[in-house]
Amino acid sequence: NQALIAAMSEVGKRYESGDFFVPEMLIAARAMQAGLKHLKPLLVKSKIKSAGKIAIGTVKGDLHDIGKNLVVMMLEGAGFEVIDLGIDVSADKFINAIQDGAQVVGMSTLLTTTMANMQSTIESIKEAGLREKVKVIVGGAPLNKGYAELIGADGYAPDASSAARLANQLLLNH
Ligand code: B1M
Repeated sequence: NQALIAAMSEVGKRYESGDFFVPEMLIAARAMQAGLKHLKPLLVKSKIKSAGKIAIGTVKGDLHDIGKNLVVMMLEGAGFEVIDLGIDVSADKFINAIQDGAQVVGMSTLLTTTMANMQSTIESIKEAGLREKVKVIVGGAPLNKGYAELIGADGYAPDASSAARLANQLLLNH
């Protein structure tokens, strides 16, 4: 939080002010991914007792995956079986994962332009008759609790460790 994520915030600020461009953001992303490789075994080791299957992805139109990958690590650390659907994930892929037994769906987005794709994915899950079978959690920098409620998600988590706690809570109350 204090080193890698703080550095990423700085990269974002510099991009906004026009001092950095997409190549610099990409370099920063590669450095962050390299750092996360070292952290993964430590995060996964902090395993707490839990069970459940969760499918997670970055929504359609969005290619950012660093935050989503951190959430995956924390979920694995919490003992979840995680189906990582990757980036630019269509509603159909989320639906297939629910049909394959995912009890929780996690959606991530970093772009304000793709936030609405979370709502349309939830609508598609409803149309497929699967909404009652699954808990939906959402997260990502432009989101908040109010937006999660507005689009009909079951919960919002501001960071990776609270995402794992939230998934646990939702399954316990299921
Ligand atoms: Co882009 N980008 N980017 N980018 N990028 C942002 C998001 C932006 C805020 C930069 C800026 O303008 N300041 C801006 C979005 C503005 C907006 O939407 N209003 C932006 C833009 C504009 C773009 C492009 C459109 C740029 C362009 O091409 N002109 C383009 C979009 C491409 C696309 O997706 N279609 C683009 C591309 C890229 C790169 C490919 C270069 C690269 C991504 C590489 C990658 O992910 N593999 C990149 C990066 C690195 C960033 C910034 C600098 C950093 C993002 C990041 O990784 N943060 C970002 C600026 C910023 O955030 N300061 C920016 C660290 C990460 C750990 O945090 O993802 O928030 P975060 O995840 C957190 C929480 O949000 C939460 O937990 C995580 C850990 O605590 N969380 C969840 C996340 N998902 C969750 C899910 C949950 C629960 C919690 O439950 C399921």
